[in-house]
Amino acid sequence: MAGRLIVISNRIPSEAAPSGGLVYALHETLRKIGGIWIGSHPETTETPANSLSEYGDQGNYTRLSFSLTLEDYKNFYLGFSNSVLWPVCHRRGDLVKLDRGFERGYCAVNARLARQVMEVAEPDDMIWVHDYHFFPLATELRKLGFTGKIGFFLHIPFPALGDMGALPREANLAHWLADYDLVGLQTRADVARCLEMFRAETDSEFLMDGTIKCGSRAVALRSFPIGIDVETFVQAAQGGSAQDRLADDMAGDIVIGVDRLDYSKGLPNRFRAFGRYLETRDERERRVSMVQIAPPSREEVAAYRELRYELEELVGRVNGEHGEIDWTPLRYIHRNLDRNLLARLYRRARVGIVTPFADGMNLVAKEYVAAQDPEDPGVLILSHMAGAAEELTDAIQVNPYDIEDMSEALKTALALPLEERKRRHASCMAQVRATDVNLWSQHFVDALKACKPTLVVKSRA
Ligand code: ADQ
Repeated sequence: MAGRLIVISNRIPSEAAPSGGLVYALHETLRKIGGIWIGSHPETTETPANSLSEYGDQGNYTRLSFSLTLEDYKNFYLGFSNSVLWPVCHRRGDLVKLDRGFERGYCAVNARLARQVMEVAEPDDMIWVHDYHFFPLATELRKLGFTGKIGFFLHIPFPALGDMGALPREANLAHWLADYDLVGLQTRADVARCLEMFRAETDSEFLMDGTIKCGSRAVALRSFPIGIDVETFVQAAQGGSAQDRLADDMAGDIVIGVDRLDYSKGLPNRFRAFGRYLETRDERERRVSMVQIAPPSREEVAAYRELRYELEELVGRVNGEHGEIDWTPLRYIHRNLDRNLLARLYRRARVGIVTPFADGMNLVAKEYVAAQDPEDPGVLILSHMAGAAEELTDAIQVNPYDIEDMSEALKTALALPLEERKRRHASCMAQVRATDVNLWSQHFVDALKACKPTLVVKSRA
């Protein structure tokens, strides 16, 4: 009998039927084919538990959690994952905080998790590891003798070779990734950067089918652009309770931005560009308001707190300079919103604005497209540095460092004639459908199944 699928991700849902693109898709995949989902317990413990424990609803598949101590949380999660790997992958070497304790904590949590996974894994199980928190997990599992297939998917950008120079020497991504059978990245550009790393850091052979032969191992490397659960989102944008429909009652044209409050998302420049747009707009035109939803994220990390202060100051400045007694041009909401309301807001907004400096994919861009009325759609302004820009070529693409460019794009988007809006929307929507998250997880699992067992492959040399 074929083995089970074991999914490992840092976050794991506790509810019976989770909502939200990624967790929903993984939940659906496991619900259909069975298996195990392992993630970290949201509460820290005094001492690390030796084994995994049952977590959340146990429906058609098993959910297990591993525990983190407060020290682990500081070193593994806030430290190495979010103060070293996250900035390196998002081209912000200047924000990297190096601390030997971070590396030690990161490696120790991965080693401990591997031991715990070995207690539940059978030799013919397939393991699917998610994201930068667990780069070394395959290496640790191989050390313990796991010979089954292990796949890895990186949700964030693969770093450029030059930026990897900011990593401590022990963090060798090439060696860690060589222990997987399949490495999935978001875009073709990510795959190119990853290949460049393998070329520079290892003595590998590159085959035409996208496989890298690294010593005795073969690693398949491919892009799997992630998407959203399209139908659910389309329905949410059309339906909604009376309260959700509040979004329809806002006056004037709306430009919407929705992002975790993260320095990679380019929020200060977006606010500056909106300020610039207000400065140059014709006052006889309809009023335009920007609504920015930016829930808090990783506030224990200093760079995130500083960004929050910067944004609060910018909001005050833009509204102080351009607001009227009866008009607040920039509305900033620093908390999570219900997803149905969010979908209605996207549909109500004439423009969706997504301007990260770096982003693995950016699901907000796809959600905005899916939420539109195809007969009268809004326009997406998208940073050419988001992963989604590789597919959504009919969005209005901008340089997120260029305030003038973004301000001009706002003007263009707001004035775009209906036929042109429909054409651009139809093209983007076709791409959004082609990368539906349910297909995405299916493609990854099929590709992992199709990997040949590689531990016996020898390099030709
Ligand atoms: P994120 O950096 O979190 O994801 P993104 O892809 O935009 O970025 O996903 C954010 C999700 O959170 C969206 O589904 C959005 O609707 C939701 N969200 C944001 N603000 C919200 C709010 N206030 N209320 C409710 N929901 C909100 C990482 C990578 C991305 C990659 C994804 C998936 O950084 O590049 O696209 O993983 O792989």
